[in-house]
Amino acid sequence: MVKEKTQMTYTQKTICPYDCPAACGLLAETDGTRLVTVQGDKDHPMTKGLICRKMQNYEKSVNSVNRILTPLKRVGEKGEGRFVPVTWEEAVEEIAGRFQEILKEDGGNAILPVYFSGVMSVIQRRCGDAFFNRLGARQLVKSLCSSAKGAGYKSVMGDTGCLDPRELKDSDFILIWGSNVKSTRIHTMPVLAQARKEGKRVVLVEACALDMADTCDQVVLLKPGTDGALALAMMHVLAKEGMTDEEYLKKHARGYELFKKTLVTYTPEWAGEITGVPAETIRELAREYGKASAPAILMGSGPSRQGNGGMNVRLVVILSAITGAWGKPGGGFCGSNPGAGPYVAEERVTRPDFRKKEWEDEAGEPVNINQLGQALCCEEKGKRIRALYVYGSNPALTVSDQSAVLKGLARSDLFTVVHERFITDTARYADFVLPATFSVEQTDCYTAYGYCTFGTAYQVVKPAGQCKSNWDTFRLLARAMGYEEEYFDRTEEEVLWDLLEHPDKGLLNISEEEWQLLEKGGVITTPFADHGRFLTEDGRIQIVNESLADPLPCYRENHGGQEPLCLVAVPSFYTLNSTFLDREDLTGRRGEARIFLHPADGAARGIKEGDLVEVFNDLAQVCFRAGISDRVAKGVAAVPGVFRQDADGRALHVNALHHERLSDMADATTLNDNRVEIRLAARYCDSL
Ligand SMILES: Nc1nc2c(c(=O)[nH]1)N[C@H]1C(S)=C(S)[C@@H](COP(=O)(O)OP(=O)(O)OC[C@H]3O[C@@H](n4cnc5c(=O)[nH]c(N)nc54)[C@H](O)[C@@H]3O)O[C@H]1N2
Ligand SMILES: Nc1nc2c(c(=O)[nH]1)N[C@H]1C(S)=C(S)[C@@H](COP(=O)(O)OP(=O)(O)OC[C@H]3O[C@@H](n4cnc5c(=O)[nH]c(N)nc54)[C@H](O)[C@@H]3O)O[C@H]1N2
Ligand code: SF4
Ligand SMILES: [Mo]
Repeated sequence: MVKEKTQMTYTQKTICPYDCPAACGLLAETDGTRLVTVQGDKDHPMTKGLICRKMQNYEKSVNSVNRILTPLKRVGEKGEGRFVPVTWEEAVEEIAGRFQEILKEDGGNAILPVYFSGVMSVIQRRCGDAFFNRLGARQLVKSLCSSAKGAGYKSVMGDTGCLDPRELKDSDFILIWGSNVKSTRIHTMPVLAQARKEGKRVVLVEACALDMADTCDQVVLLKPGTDGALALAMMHVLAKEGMTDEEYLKKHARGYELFKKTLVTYTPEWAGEITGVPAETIRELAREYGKASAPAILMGSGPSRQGNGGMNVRLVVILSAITGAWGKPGGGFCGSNPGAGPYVAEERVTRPDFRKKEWEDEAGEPVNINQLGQALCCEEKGKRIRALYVYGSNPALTVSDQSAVLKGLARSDLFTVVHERFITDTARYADFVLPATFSVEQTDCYTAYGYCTFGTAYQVVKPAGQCKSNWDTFRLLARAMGYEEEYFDRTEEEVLWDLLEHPDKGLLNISEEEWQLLEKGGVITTPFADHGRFLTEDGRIQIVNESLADPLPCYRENHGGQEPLCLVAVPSFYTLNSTFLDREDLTGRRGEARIFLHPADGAARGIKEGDLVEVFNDLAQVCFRAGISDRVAKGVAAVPGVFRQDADGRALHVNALHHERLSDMADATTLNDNRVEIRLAARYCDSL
């Protein structure tokens, strides 16, 4: 909590709360009341002062005139966005009253909490679990992001940590596989630049290389969802041409002999048909990869958001091991669990013990967040959701089948509470909107999910207006519900100190100095994982895994569809999912909602750069401005960013074209596995 004073202002260390692998260290400058500026913290062990464009003017969001500063109660129709201010007492009393009534009539199954990745910390992100466990609410499967990637990775490597991106400096060949590094992993950009300077090659496997093509020596564009076929064909070439490390595999991998026999059929010609990548390109890529001593594959989540997403990742992870790269510094796989932590005992925040055993028999099926629309529209007795409590998420814009989500939110008999910082498209449907704090107004701890770092951050400025953190809001609600557990008496600081008093394995070996740093607010780095010790059941890489539906890895198709073009989502450089939509300096630079097509696909439909187009499938029709680029694979329609509805809440966006189907592993999102057709728009679209 040490504060360095300058003349009128002082700075305090804090941490970026957003859904990004880095959890950057920040220096927040304040005059004691307001946040004045934010800069990267040069002393942060990983980010070393480098922060992204989005966070460089964090104060514009924190001090925005559009922030919600008091609780609000709906006076207009659902979705209209007309509210009047009320006091916290009124809001909390009515919310608790409604919850009690619903509990009495229909039980906890009828109350659904929804949160996802608005704030990625331990306390503020997870504390609602304790409240809703105590209440016995319906459970949510939170698989809107990278669950299939995690499951695919784990199915081969168990709990073995993959490369921390800082280890990539030792790689001699970097294969980026479906990641828009420029937008989503900026700290890896200098590593890529340095590698190329040293004459090492950087190759990209993508469906859409709009942002990344200039950063790479070669771009291999493929049809989305066919990554497994490409990986198999590369392994076919490696096995056939003697570039696999047989000795390494014999010692460290389970089922390789069996798998190797199947590789014979996966020829580059076979994969060429499926992926759209010429067979000769696949051969050359395999050879280049095979010749490298310590090649690294940096994988994003895009390829996992598919009906066959888990299998795609599984096959790419096996590829990362098949030449023995995991045995060399810098070689192997990057982009999944780096094996750090857990640092603190999170169940001290989430309190699974609050959920009573005797409720288990009556518990309804958990709701998968990707099927929220279906769940909210369900009228079946025993399944019907009567109350929805949303915090740290904006499902009206980020979840699949947007039409169904909006239809559910519009139900007049659904009691909806949204705890938010701005009137988002979800908040517009709320019966009560509660004003939420920003990270600098909260106390918390953060695990960077892509790196081996952990940090604590204390409140920098007092909450604006009547805003309250998630923690303080759930405490109030708990009291109003009559919950008497001591847990709900604690302050945020007390929760943080309790967590530090109950360290998990990530903090067991840290120094006294590092403890002091965490106690006063700061970030520590812990050792990289041992990539030679495989934390699986039998200590070996699981090429064959009997616990899966397909014990032997093989090619599986994605869900696909009737329409000709594969729709994929691309993260925008200027926004982060629907976060930062409050910032006109960022959304202005991002521009209109666009859909990018290959020139051949544009020409076939008479569509030119800048044309207004209608994109449609069996679910919806959505308008975009067309972009034409040969950096998009043929047969692909790529949409960067998440966009708001129009002022009247009518216009749909890209998620209206996404089905609620799930992936093969971890029941995850398949937002990159949808088909569409495109035509010139008949009239001007209101949504642009
Ligand atoms: N600026 C910015 N930063 C962000 C985000 C953001 O929206 N904006 N989002 C944050 C979040 S929530 C996350 S999860 C991470 C995501 O970061 P990463 O996990 O690195 O994934 P993305 O960069 O989203 O990569 C998705 C890429 O996959 C490609 N793709 C889609 N389908 C396929 C496919 O089937 N095969 C292949 N090979 N490629 C495919 C897309 O074209 C896209 O470029 O980034 C975080 N950081
Ligand atoms: N079309 C399309 N859809 C996507 C994606 C995509 O790239 N394209 N990406 C997908 C991915 S990877 C992800 S992770 C999801 C993310 O989906 P969401 O979880 O919905 O994340 P955001 O859109 O960032 O919305 C987070 C909201 O939380 C609020 N918030 C932030 N901090 C706090 C806090 O401390 N307390 C409370 N109460 N609220 C807070 C913010 O104001 C914001 O409105 O979206 C998915 N959907
Ligand atoms: S959004 Fe990501 S890159 Fe930007 S400051 Fe936050 S953690 Fe760092
Ligand atoms: Mo995500």
